[in-house]
Amino acid sequence: MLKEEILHMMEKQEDFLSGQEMCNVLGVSRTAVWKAIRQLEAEGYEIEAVRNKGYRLLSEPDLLTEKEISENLHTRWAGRHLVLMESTDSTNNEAKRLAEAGEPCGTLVISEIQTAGRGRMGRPWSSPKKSGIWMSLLIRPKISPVHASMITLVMGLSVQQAVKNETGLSCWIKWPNDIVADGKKICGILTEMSAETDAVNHIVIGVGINVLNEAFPDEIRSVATSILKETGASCSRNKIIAETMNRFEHNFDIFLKTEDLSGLLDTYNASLINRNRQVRVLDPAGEYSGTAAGIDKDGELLVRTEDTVRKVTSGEVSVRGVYGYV
Ligand code: BTX
Repeated sequence: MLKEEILHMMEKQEDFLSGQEMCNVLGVSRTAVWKAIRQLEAEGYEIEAVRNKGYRLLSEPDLLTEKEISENLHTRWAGRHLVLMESTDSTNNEAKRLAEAGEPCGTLVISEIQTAGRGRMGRPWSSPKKSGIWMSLLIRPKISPVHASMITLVMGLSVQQAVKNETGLSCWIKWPNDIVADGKKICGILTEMSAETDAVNHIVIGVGINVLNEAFPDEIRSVATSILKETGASCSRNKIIAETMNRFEHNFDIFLKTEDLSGLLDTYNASLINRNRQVRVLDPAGEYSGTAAGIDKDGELLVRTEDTVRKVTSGEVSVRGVYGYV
C-alpha cells in the first residue's frame, strides 16, 4: 500500500524527505502522496510538513502491527498465525469461531477494542480502545481435558515474566488467573475449552492486559491498574505480545513433558503474591481463612488452616487477601 511505502521511506530518513522524491521513487502523483500523508496523520503519526523541504516523521503511535509483533517473535508455533482486528465482541469468541473453522494451533487473535469482553462466570472485562492488549491464543494440545485448567497458570506465569522483562514493572501472579502490581489487577486470564470425555478439541486462552489506560471506570477503579499508571512510562504493546508468546511456548513445552506443573513449580511459586500471606477462600460450599503456602504440581493452591492443609482448586473459588483484594 502506498501509505506503508511512504511510511517506510520516512522511517529510514532522519531528515526531511521531499514530496517530489517520493513521487519519483514510487511513481505516483503529488496528490496521492499528500493523501497518504493525511491518512497517516489520522492514524496518529506525527508528521512535520515544511514548504520546499518536504515531510519528516516526528513520532509513531503505538499501533498493533503484524510487522513489529513478528519481528520480536522467536516461537515455532505460538502467535505464528496472527489475526489483528480493529474491533470484535470478544477475542475469545473470535478465536472459538476460528477454531471451529479449522484454523491452526498457535493462531493468535488480537483486537484494538472488545465490545463484550468477558471475565470468569460471565463477569464483564473492560477493554477500551487502543489502551490494552486483548488477545486469545488458540491451541490444540494432545492432553487430557482434566489437565487443561493448569494452562491458565502456565499463561499467568508467561504474562508475568513478559511484562516484567519488557517494562521492568515489579508484578506478581495472583492465583489462579490474575497478574497484579501494587495490589491491583493489570491482567486477567480466561481459558475456555472444547473437549470430548477424554480428548481436547481446542483450548482458547484469553489474556487481557491493561497497558496504556490512564483511568478506569468507577466500578473497577479500586481493583484495576495499568502498566502506564504503575511505571509512568509508555511501552510497546507489540513487544509485550511477542514476549508473552515466546515465554508461553517455552513454559508450555515444560508443562507438556509431565502434563503437570512440576517443572515450573519453583519459578511459579517465587512469583506468587499469595505465598505466605493470609488469604480468605471464597468457596461456595463455605468460606474459610488460612495462610497460602504456594501451589502444588497440579496447580492447586495449598492453604494452611489451623488444623490442616487444604487444597483449593480454581473452578468457582476466589481467593482474597484478608484486608483487601490481594
Ligand atoms: P475475572 O472474572 O477474574 O475478573 C473479572 C472482574 O475484574 C470484573 O468483575 C471486574 O471487577 C474486574 N475487571 C473488569 N475489567 C477489568 C480490567 N480491565 N482490569 C482490571 N480489572 C477488571 C478475568 O476474569 C479474566 C479476564 C479475561 C479478559 C480477556 S481479554 C481477551 C479475552 N477476551 C475476552 O472476552 N476475555 C479475555
